[in-house]
Amino acid sequence: MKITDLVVTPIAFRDPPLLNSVGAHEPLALRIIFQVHVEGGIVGAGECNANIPLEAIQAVREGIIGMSVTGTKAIEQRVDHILRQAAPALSQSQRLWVFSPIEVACLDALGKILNLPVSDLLGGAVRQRVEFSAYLFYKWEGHTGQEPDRWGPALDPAGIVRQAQQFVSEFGFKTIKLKGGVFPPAEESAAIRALAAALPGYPLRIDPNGAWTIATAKQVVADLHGVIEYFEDPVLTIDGMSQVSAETPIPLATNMCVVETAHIGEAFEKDAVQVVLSDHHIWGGLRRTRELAAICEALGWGVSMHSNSHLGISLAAMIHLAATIPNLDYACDTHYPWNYEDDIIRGGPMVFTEGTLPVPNGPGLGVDIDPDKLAEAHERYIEFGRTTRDDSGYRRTREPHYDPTLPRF
Ligand code: GKR
Ligand code: MG
Repeated sequence: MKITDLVVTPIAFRDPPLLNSVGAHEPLALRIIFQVHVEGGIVGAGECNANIPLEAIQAVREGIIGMSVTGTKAIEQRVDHILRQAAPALSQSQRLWVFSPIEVACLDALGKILNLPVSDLLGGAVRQRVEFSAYLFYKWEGHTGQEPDRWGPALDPAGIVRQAQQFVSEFGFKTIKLKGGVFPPAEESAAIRALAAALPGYPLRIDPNGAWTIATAKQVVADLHGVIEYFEDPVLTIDGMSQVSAETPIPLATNMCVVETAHIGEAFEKDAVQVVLSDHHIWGGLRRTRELAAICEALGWGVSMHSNSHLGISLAAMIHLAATIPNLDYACDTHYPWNYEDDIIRGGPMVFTEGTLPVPNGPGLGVDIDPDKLAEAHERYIEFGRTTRDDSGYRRTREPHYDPTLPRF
């Protein structure tokens, strides 16, 4: 079960002009696909964002060749050791970002060898379907110079309600999250109220990604009391979250101020958050994220799941992980509805039913890379000529004085 090679392929796929607290999504989103080759011709896959320089990732290749896919802890230590030398600017967390897709690819390969799904390698699924939320965004009607996309514009409460209705009717979602931090909070609160009126009974969340001051956040949480399931990162720091949290019984959730184990103690002591959005890409792989869920259970924190623009390899890993976390109390986030058309998995994109996806039941992740689609997505990346995401720069192409400094409101 020895690793014989690691092949890393950066890719690009279409992404609508979604607005957030630091800008707008560009026409193409970037990801990196990892393929771990194992003796006997087995190949496992992993996926991560493109925030880490490719050279740093390439540096680990030789060091993990010859290691066993069963020893993911030893691989984690080796990756950490290599990156400390080869990419000293990377933080410990960033070194875990590199390890995560390698771990997923190793577990995919191991599952294929043992003919077991990845969820079995994580302790076994406690649910056969995983629930996701509708991830709404304010958005332009289309990218500059392109036709309007099929979602149309969403720049006011009516546009957000229209988008929610599209998501509910196409994918069956039962929980709704609005990415905020784009417009003044009164306008975003109006959008939340419009959603509550149009889709009564649907749990609603808002995530301004730290765009609000502490004073503003206190006002908004008071204003939306009884309407919101949880507020996600209303403000930026653990201290700020703690001050807001003290004023409301509604849970505060985060994928911004508790993003590594070192943050947990302080956040708990200060009662800054009540829900953590887990993310195996950030927390160092599937097994470490299960450990996070166990810590959350011990602390009395809820567990949800964070997402970024992604494709099906990441989604399959998210589903396997989510299926094995008994205390996953909330519907998971996913950007997949915005991006699935360019997915690189064989047999077409995954299809939601009633807002849920089944745990893939094939061996490993249960999804395979389509080599032609991978090549096409890589070609797109090369043509794009960019290696990192620049939401603020893209927003400035329409609003030249746009300033991404937070908090904004
Ligand atoms: O895709 O614009 C976006 C999101 O804002 C993403 O970058 C965040 O990481 O979805 C994420 C979140 O929940 O904060
Ligand atoms: Mg968030």
